[in-house]
This record gives sequence, structure tokens and C-alpha cells, in this order.
Amino acid sequence: MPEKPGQDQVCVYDPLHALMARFENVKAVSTGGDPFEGLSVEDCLKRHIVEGIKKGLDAHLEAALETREPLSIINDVLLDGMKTVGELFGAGKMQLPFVLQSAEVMKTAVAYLEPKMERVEGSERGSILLATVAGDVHDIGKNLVDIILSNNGYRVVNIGIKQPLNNILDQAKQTRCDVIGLSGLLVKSTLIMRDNLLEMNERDEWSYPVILGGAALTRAYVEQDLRALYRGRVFYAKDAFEGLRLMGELSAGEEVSTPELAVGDRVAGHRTGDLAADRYVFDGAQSDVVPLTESPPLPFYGSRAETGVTPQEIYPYINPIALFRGQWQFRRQEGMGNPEFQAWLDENVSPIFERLKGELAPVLAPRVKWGYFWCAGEGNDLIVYQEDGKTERMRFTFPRQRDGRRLCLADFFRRPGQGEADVVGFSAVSVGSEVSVLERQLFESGQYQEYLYVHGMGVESAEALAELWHKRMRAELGIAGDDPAEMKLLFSARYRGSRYSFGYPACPNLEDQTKLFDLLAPEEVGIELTEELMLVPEQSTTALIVHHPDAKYFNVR
Ligand code: B1M
Repeated sequence: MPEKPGQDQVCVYDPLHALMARFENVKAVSTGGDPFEGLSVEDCLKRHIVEGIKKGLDAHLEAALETREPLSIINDVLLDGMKTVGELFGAGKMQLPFVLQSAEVMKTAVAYLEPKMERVEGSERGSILLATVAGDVHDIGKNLVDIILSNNGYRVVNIGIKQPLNNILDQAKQTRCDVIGLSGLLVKSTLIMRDNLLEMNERDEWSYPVILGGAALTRAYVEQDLRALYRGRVFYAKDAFEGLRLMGELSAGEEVSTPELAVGDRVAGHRTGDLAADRYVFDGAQSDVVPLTESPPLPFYGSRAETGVTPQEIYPYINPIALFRGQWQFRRQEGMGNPEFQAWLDENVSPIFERLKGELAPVLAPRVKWGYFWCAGEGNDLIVYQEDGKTERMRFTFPRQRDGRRLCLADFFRRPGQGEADVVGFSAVSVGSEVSVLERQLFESGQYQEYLYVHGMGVESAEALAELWHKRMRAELGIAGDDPAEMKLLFSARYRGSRYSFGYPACPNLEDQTKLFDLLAPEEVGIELTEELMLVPEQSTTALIVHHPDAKYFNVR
């Protein structure tokens, strides 16, 4: 990939910073002049960090070395700049990609200074062993924590994904880390974290303070339930900056502050999505959904493969909101209206999207396995039939809402024996693993901002391929007539039927992935299912396609 603009020839003017300055009532950095004019060398270095400017960094570091030791430059000057970055981010005045740009400059500066200083034992602020727990492949959240902590003066030992407790403890001991940090996005990971803490009690290894983070956790689960069972100290970090605050307080030996629980947190406990077994047992009460008397004709029975889709075909199906706000985490700044924010995104973020579309086209390798099967809904079960439309091939059991409409996925299909069998679709899509290789290179070479951008593009391309293929499947089923022309409406699922992914609320059981693999054999296009039910490559997703017009997303608690 060509070098990202702004690596060496970073422009001294950053539209975001200028914009922030406007909102902050602070004098904006001029486009033409020298942004360092009139500043002391220390302030120049801080400006390099806060504004993410690499150009001229070496010269300012050399100048600082005339009066300061390298360690003092790091601790007293550069880290002070990073502190400002953290404060701006915390106050909602700095966007994550620019925080990462600042971290890149920090890393470059430290790399410049390191050969000039002797390694001073204990010079770090504190140390943490970071791992994603056993069975979980999610890397990005933990890596963002790594970037923020290591560029704020902490020693981070990042041992990667799918880490069993034995390894975590061995490595923590070997590398003499003070704290253990565990990450995980899966519901199952929240249970693994609990088991890890219990085992640490049993092994008498509870002297480590533990920080936990990841999407399926809640503060209440960690700071009430888990805290009650771990003999040591355990904390929840909602994001990397809370991790930074916790490390600061823990390393300084201060009392660790615990934020108030949010209202949702109090009730939710933790978002396990683990449903009581009775949710799956049919108790005779069904929803008001009426199965269709006539279902679409079966396009074909069984599965097919497609590897000829191009990235250019996928790109229009990338939801910019999910990419810009979800993955890249661009937020509307305080005082900014929605139209103004949109205009800002159009001007500043869309060009990044356009650039990456071109650069990632040779890296993305789209592939799809999809198919259609005869089926029927019976109680809470979806029965999938053999090609004869009568002989049972397999059965999925879905949970039913406890109250309200009492919806269950099985209700959208005709009952057994009600005329011809109904039709269900399945899909498995991926954009290949090369993009993960690129991500790793970017992370390891300290190109943090680009790492975030590429990761976001990769995963949202997988999601976009699923969306594109769902459209194609609606066409094959002959139900695409209701498709909206506008992409925005497509992204809010204003078409007939729905695409449900195993692991999400209406069908939370990840074990169902094995049945989908039995039906589609996605291995034939290079999509594998691990023992822990994760899809490899990471940028892959699967779905069950329902054609019934009433099929919309719903939650089961
Ligand atoms: Co999917 N997915 N996904 N997915 N996905 C989740 C993880 C899920 C929670 C959604 C849900 O609400 N149900 C759910 C898992 C639930 C479960 O276990 N049952 C889920 C599922 C089910 C799946 C599939 C199985 C669906 C399917 O295909 N059947 C499938 C599996 C893919 C696979 O196996 N390879 C799948 C696929 C995908 C996409 C490919 C489409 C895409 C990318 C996935 C990926 O990143 N590899 C995707 C996405 C985008 C999501 C959500 C929406 C967002 C994840 C993300 O990128 N977050 C996610 C739901 C959610 O999180 N709201 C979901 C951004 C990332 C930077 O945040 O890692 O959380 P995160 O890290 C944050 C904080 O959590 C915190 O700081 C970080 C920075 O702020 N943090 C720490 C994390 N670790 C920390 C440690 C600390 C401190 C802070 O100290 C130690």
C-alpha cells in the first residue's frame, strides 16, 4: 500500500484541530505560518504530540537534548502532551483517529530518544499484561488499549488473542507485570473472565489487580458480580482511556475511583444474552405472526459458491454511519449541529474512505457461500428438510420472547404439513484474511491511525458483502420488489424479510453456526469455523435469511 499521506510530510494544518479550536474559542493554527513560532522547545514538542505533527520532530528533539536528559523529555514533556490529548478526548473535543495520530508521534519520538538513553529499571509508570481471553479472537479493542497505555508511559506486554489463563499468569510473572488486563467481545468471554478470576483465587494468584474490558461486559457485572467473587481487585474499563485512568490510579497507589452505575447497568447485570433454558422450550403460546400461505419458489436446493464479486461492487453497501461513527469513532463535537457534522464528515472523512476503497481493492478477496432449503416452523423450532421437502435434515431451536408479542424466529415459517414446505436461506460471506495481515503490519509498525482505518474498512466490507448478498438473495427469491432505491433505507432494513446472524438477540446460540456450516460448507470458499465457534477469516459473517414480510429484528430477554 502506498505510504499514507501525512506520514513524513504531515501538513501542519489539520482541519479537525482548526475546527476544535473554533469551538474552543482558541486561536486556530494558521495554514501558512510556522505553528511553532515563538514557542519554547518544550512547547514545540507538546504541540507535535497534541497536533500529531511529525514534521520537524527530530530537530526539536535534538534541541531539547541540549538541556534535558532523554528520560526527562519523555516523562516531563512528551507525556504531558499525551495527558492533554487524553483530556481533550475525555472532554469530547478530540476524535479517536487523531488520538492515534498523537500516539504515533509519541512512539516516533520515544524511538528516537531510546538509543540515546540507558534503560533505567523502573522508569516506567507501571506495567500491564494484556490478553484477549481464551476462545475469543477480537484484537482491535485490546490493541487500542495497548497503543494508549504504551504511549502514555506504561510497559505493556500484549500477548495476543485466545489466551488461556495458564499462559496469562506465566507471562505476567515472567515479565513482572503489575496488573493483568483482559479483553473479550463475546458473551462467552464474560464467563471465561469469571472463570479466570475464580481460578486465580484458587491458585492464590489474586494479588494481581485485574482490568476487564469489552463489549459484552457491563460495569455492574464487573464491579458488583465479579468483584464479589474475586479475592483481589477487579475493575471495568469501558474504553482505553478508562484503562489509562485505572492504570494511573493503580500505579500511583491511589484509591481507585469507581464511576456511578448507569441506570441500564443496574438492571442489566451483564449482557450475556445467555437465556434461561425455558426461553427455548415451547410452552404452547405463539406470537401473532401469521405464516404465509404461499412462500417464494425455492431458487435451488442446497448451496452455491461465488468468488467473483469485486470490492467495487461491495463498496456502495458499506454503511458510512457504521464505518465513520462505529469503527472510526468520529463523534459530533459539542455545539455542532447534525448538518454541520455531516458537512464536516463529507469534507474530512469521506476522502479517507475514498482513498481506502482504492488502496484496499487488491487486498480484499470477497467470497460467498449461500443456499436455500425446504423448511417448516414448529413451536420454537425451525425444521430444515432434505431435498424431498419432507424428511427432516436438521432442526434449530430459537428462544421465544417471554412477554410482549412473544416472537420467535420459528413463527415466520409455515407449520409442517400446511401444504408445500416453506423456504429458508442461509449465507456465509468473507472478504478474506489478507486485510488482517495488513492490519497486523500497520499495528506493529506503529501506524496506528491507519490501523484503525484499515480494520474498520475490512470488517465493514464483510458486513457490506452480507448486505449485498442479502439483496441478491431477495432477487432470487422474487421478493426484491419492495427494495428501497435509497441506500440509507436499505441500511435500516426497509426491505422484505430480514437477515439474522447467530449470536445476535433473536438467535443467540453460537452453536447454530455448526449447523449452518453443515448446510453450506463455507470451508469450500475458505471460511472456517474454529472449535470456539469463531469464523476465520475474522472479516466474515453468516446469516439466516427469512422472507416473511413481518420478519424484523427483535430482542429476546
Ligand atoms: Co460481530 N458480534 N459478529 N461483527 N460485532 C459482536 C461482537 C456482538 C457482541 C454483537 C451483539 O451485540 N450481539 C456479537 C457477539 C455476541 C456473542 O458472543 N454472542 C457478535 C456476533 C454474534 C458476531 C458473529 C458471530 C455474527 C455471525 O456472523 N453469525 C460474527 C463472528 C465473526 C467471527 O467469528 N469472525 C460477527 C461478525 C462481525 C463483523 C465481521 C460484521 C464485524 C467485525 C467483527 C470484528 O471486529 N472482528 C462485527 C462487528 C462490527 C460487531 C460489533 C457491532 C462491534 C465490534 C467492534 O468492532 N467494536 C459488536 C457489538 C458491539 O461491540 N457493540 C459485535 C469496536 C472495538 C474497537 O471495540 O473491541 O469493544 P471493542 O474495544 C473497546 C472497548 O470495549 C474497550 O476499549 C476498546 C476501545 O474503546 N476495551 C477495553 C476492550 N477491551 C478492553 C480491555 C481493557 C480496557 C478496555 O483493559 C484490559
